[in-house]
Amino acid sequence: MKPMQNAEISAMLDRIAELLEIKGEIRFKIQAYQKAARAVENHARPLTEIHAEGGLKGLRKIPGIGEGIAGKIEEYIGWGRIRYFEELKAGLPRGVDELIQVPHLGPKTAILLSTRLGIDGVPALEKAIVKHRVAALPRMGKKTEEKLLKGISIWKQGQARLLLGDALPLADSVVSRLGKLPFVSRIQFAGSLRRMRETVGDLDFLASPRKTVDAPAVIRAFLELPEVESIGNHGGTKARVRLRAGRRVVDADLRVIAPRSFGAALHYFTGSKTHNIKIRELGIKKGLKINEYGVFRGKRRLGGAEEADIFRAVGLPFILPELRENAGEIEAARSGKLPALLEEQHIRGDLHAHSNWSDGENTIAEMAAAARDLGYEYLAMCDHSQAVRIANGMTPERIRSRNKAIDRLNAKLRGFRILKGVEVDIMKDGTLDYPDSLLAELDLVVASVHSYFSLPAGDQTRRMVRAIGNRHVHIIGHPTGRLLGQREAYPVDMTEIIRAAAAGGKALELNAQTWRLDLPDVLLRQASEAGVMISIDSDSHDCAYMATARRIGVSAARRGWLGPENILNTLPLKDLLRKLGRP
Ligand code: DGT
Ligand code: CA
Ligand code: CA
Ligand code: ZN
Repeated sequence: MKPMQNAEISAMLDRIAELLEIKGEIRFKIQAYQKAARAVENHARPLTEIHAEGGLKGLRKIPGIGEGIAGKIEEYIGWGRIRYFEELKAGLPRGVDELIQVPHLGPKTAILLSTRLGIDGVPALEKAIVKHRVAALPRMGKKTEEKLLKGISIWKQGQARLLLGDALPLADSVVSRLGKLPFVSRIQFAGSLRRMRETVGDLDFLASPRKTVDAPAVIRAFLELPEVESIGNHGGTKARVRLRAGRRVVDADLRVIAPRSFGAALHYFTGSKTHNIKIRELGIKKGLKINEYGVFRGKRRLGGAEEADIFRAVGLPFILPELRENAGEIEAARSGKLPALLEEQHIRGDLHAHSNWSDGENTIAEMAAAARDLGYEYLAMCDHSQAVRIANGMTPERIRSRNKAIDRLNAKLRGFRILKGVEVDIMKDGTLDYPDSLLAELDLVVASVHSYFSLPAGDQTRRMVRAIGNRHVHIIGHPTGRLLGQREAYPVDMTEIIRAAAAGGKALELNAQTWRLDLPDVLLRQASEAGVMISIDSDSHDCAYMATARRIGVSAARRGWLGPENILNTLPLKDLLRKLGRP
């Protein structure tokens, strides 16, 4: 496990100082962040530990860290992001925000590059350096260019994989744009994205031209996509480009495939590699050759236009892409034991969303309307409890007046129910942030860990098991605490957590925030095999996210081999309330 390092916290404080400098803030404020960054960097003990033991107070005792900055550090340790930083970033010239992430590239230079040369990101910077346009700027030269190239190569190593939630909309837009062209007959994405892995290394597109002579036109259309940042190798049937994905970039391959081979290529390039190898071996046993062009017996082509041709050739039913990880899916297919996987239309509601009663953007009424638009029957509002001050957690008085507000809204709703929920903090000792008497007034209780991430595994496990044991708790939120690309799961014995949840009839969450996807696929499978129900929760902090959350949440559940029977929020409202003990 790798808790957040002091160096990481210190770098974040430096970045805030840089942004304040760009904004022309007063010297004193900038220096406060710089001073705090040095204090953190040079501190002998990990701040995560100090925070775990002494909370905000502990952080404030560190010389050089004042109250405001201590609060921001607490936010960063707990959430992996700082709202103030995001706000500062929002109003900068195009590209500056990305450029200042490059080592050796300060804010002044970034602004100069953006305003003078129109450089809007790292790929554009690379191009400008190659053409020596950067060296031509005042006070810059060959040395600066060399230093920047070094910085770029470090930056690239940190940009390795893209979150599923960022990759999907980009790939969808490519598919829809190319799919509309008259000379494209088929277009689809393959690779880890089609398997809906939580992060992807690169994007893999396959396209068939309407006529063979159209192949170069397909390639050209790909190179001319508006998202293209830079163009790599390309020929008559293959091209590689770098695409812009929000603030990030990602490589993308396109392969132009003859229609009779499209299915074989789709299977091959969807992977995973180890799944492919197993399928090919099954083919060999039947005297078949299977590759990206099709299925062959000797020279005779048996199929390849459709993916189903491949599975049929080796005598298996169709295996959905999310299962193709060589994790037992081929054996299950052979013995007729493939699971009937969850689908988006099975989801009947959302059991964890935030409103402006804590740190959400929208009102409860707006959130409920968004949920209805998705065809949901219910939405549980689970704003934060009082311990999470940085997220405007609710005091007992506030949650009670919120409950009344929900009653008033429900009185006006037909065929839809807003559930009175909470995301209650699990305290260090495993007790909860509200007394039982208050929890008893709620329809649904999600209990989550938002502090003391670096407790020893034994203590962390006991803490969570105790929370599971509270009779008012229904769901454990984001059970492992991992933040993709930022923080590993906290040390905790998940087998024990799953056992406790199974014994107590409690659900575990599949939190569908793109940077969480927590529980991960392997644990979802383990939990469902132990009989634990999973709640696929959007954890939305605004209306828009609920739909995305459904899509990636359902995909993540499918990767965990889950069917509708494993999912708490596939239940109709009446059954759900009975299950929650709130009929
Ligand atoms: P990624 O991009 O790292 O997230 O993961 P993938 O799975 O998309 O991997 P990628 O892009 O390198 O290749 C796409 C698919 O192509 C991969 O899932 C399986 C197939 N493939 C690539 N190289 C080989 C290979 O050497 N043998 C076999 N059997 N399949 C391969
Ligand atoms: Ca890929
Ligand atoms: Ca690839
Ligand atoms: Zn939440």
